[in-house]
Order: sequence, then C-alpha cells, then structure tokens
Amino acid sequence: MIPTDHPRARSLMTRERLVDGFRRNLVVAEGLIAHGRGEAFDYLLGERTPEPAIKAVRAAAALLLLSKNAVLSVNGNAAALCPKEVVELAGVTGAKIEVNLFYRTDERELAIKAELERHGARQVLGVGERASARIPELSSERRRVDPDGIFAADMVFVPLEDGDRAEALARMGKGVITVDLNPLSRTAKAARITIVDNLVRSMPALVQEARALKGKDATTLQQLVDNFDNDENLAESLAIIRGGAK
Ligand code: PTJ
Repeated sequence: MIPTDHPRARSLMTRERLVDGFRRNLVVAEGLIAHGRGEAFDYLLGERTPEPAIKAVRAAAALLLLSKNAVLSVNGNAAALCPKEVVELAGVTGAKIEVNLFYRTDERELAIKAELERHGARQVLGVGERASARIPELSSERRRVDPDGIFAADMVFVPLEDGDRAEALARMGKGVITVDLNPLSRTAKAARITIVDNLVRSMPALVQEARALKGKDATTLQQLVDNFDNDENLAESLAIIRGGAK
C-alpha cells in the first residue's frame, strides 16, 4: 500500500498500475523496462508538465480535431495507464481506436480490447483477423494493422512508440502525433507533434484541450497546428532536461 502523503506517491501509483497491467496480461515485461526509462526523463523534468508540453498538447488536440480519419493506436502500457482517457479522446475527436502491439499475442490483444471496452469503447480495431493490412518496409509485429484503421488513417496518435513504425507511418504520408518522455528518441523526431510529458499527465490534458477546442473554426485550429514547430519544441524540452527542472 502506497501512503498518499508520500512525496512521490503519484509515480509509485503509476508503477502499481503497470505492474497490475502486467499481471492482467495487458503489459509485457519489456513495457515495465520502457516505463523505467521514461521515469528517468520524467524525474529530470521535475515530474510535472513543462511549458513546451502544454503547447504540444494544444496543437495535438487541434490536429486531431482537424483530421478526417484519425486513429488512436493503443499498446499495453497505454491500455494499463489511461484506458479511460483513450476512450474519452476518441469520443471528443471522433477518432477510431486500434490495438497495435510490438510484442503481439492473441491473448494480449484480446485483454487490451476487453479493457478498452470496459471503459466504454464501442469499437476496437486491429484485433485478430482484422489486422490484415501491412505497413510497408516494417519488419516488427507492429506492421500488422487494420485496413479500416491505421492503414486508412490520415493521422495516427501513437503514444510510447518505437521509432521504426513512427518513421514508416510518416513515409506512408500519415501525420503522427506521439507522447514520449524522451525528446531524443527517433519517434519524437519523426512525429509531426511530440508531447514530451508523462502519458499519465498528457492524456487527461489532451482530453480537456480537445473539449475546449471542439467547435472552434477550422482556421483557428489550423493556426494552432501551423504555429507549432516540433523541432523547436523538442529543443525546448531538452533544454529543461539538461538545465534541470525549473
Ligand atoms: O505493448 P507492446 O507490446 O506494444 O510494447 C510496448 C513497449 C512500450 C514495450 C514498446 O513499444 C517499446 O519497447 O517501447 P520503447 O522502444 O522502449 O519506447 C518507449 C518510449 O516511451 C521510450 O522513449 C520511453 O522513454 C517512453 N516512455 C515510457 N514510459 C512513458 C514514456 N513516455 C511517456 N509517458 C510514459 N509513461
């Protein structure tokens, strides 16, 4: 039991959620290691959402609202950490939800689909036979996608991604939005918009921002996207990490 007054209670509770997700077959063991790497960056960020991430969240919400055919790609860590927010974000933006795993097994696909449905998802793409399309020039299991989902999407939201697929999606002409605590990762660099923040903070913020921007005219939304420079934003995040949290 983690005492709620522990100075790092939130971080410890997030670990518990991942371990619980691991026991329920949502998260793969490697996902726990990936989270540890993320935690190290988060520690350097001061475990709070920095200004560049707030800007990135706003631009990402605008871009999701502008997209005609957006898909939220869900892996094991995302399913364990923020299933409710994934479903909410899909609801606000009209995006589809697709399970896409690096360490793909039928059992995990089904467990993640069930978890999303438990939180209100009406349709979950990419499971079983549905993942019949292929992302070209990608050899990992992540190449298997749903023809009605990621394969046809104009915009793909891929939190905690591996760089290969983010690059391959960009080569296919798709817009990529990611959440990655590591501003130096290939994913962070390949994406149109990278939110350098912890997923547990950025997902509720994205839902809130999408709600606030919904109904704004397309020109206003487009301006938010056009004014966002991903390279510049990554450099700002890196400066915070290198300089110590302010
Ligand atoms: O569920 P699967 O089978 O699809 O596997 C998922 C993992 C995460 C294991 C897989 O995608 C993987 O190995 O990812 P990587 O290549 O380790 O990349 C994960 C990235 O996410 C790293 O750059 C981490 O710093 C970052 N990261 C980890 N936890 C968080 C995070 N970024 C934001 N919020 C987090 N909580």
